[in-house]
Amino acid sequence: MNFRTLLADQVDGVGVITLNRPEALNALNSALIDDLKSVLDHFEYAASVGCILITGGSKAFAAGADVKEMAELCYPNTYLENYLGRLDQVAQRRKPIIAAVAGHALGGGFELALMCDFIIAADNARFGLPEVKLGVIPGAGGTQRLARLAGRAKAMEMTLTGRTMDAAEAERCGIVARVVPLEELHSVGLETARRIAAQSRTAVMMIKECIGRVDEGSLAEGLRFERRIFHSVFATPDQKEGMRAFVEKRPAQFR
Ligand code: DAK
Repeated sequence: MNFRTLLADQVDGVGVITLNRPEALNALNSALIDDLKSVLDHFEYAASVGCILITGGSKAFAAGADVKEMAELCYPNTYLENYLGRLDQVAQRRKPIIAAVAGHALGGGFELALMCDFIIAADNARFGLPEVKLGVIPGAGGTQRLARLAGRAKAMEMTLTGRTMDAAEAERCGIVARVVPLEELHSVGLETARRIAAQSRTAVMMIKECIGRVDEGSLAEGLRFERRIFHSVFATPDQKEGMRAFVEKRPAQFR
């Protein structure tokens, strides 16, 4: 399998994905997210794969979504094109996925790791959701998953200040399953994935599905989300035109 932005390999029942845009600290651009979807589709349906390992380089797992790609985007195109929306499908997979994280895991990079079933961190890992410093908010589940894992106070403090935390702090607050020396990250990640791949496939996938139920949202959460999206619709020309057309008793002309 050949991809522009990542390397894909299969080792003893483990599908290994290595994010590979070192020149941009593995920033997640549209091409990388498309490649990630393709390779996950492949591993999800490959009978010989029992567990998936996602990793990056020693300096960065991924330093966020690609700010250079995002800088000139406008609303409502981001909404209409569901910009970066395909990243979410990492969390929908049925086979277990481990994130082996070294270096920076920031913004969308941290969110990608949080979508995996658990994180093994190298001792040089740094985690953070610095979006507030760019005038935006985490867009790939960071507020929800960080608050569920680390609690409301830690999630608020991290996302409102944009500060990063080291691997030891991430382990203390339940974000990572274990911390290992950087030199051992790859072997520990692979060995852990191998152990999972060697278990009953059915039992493994059922356990993943059961633990996944813990994160299912409530009605109140869905209603709040809907309200927020509703408010943002007032940023669109279509809302102005649609409502003015109603008042002026004429058909709306949407762009
Ligand atoms: N995007 C694009 N390029 C990046 C990048 C990024 N996020 N992070 C680093 N790079 C590039 C740098 O521009 C630099 O490229 P050149 O200038 O050499 O061309 C190269 O990688 C090396 O970076 P630095 O020179 O900055 O390296 P340092 O060691 O000095 O600093 C750093 C490392 C990680 C502290 C720094 O690069 C940094 O602060 N990077 C930005 C971190 C950040 O703000 N990340 C959050 C981005 S916002 C969504 C899904 C996801 C998202 C949103 C929506 N949907 C599903 C809707 C996510 C949003 C975000 O992640």
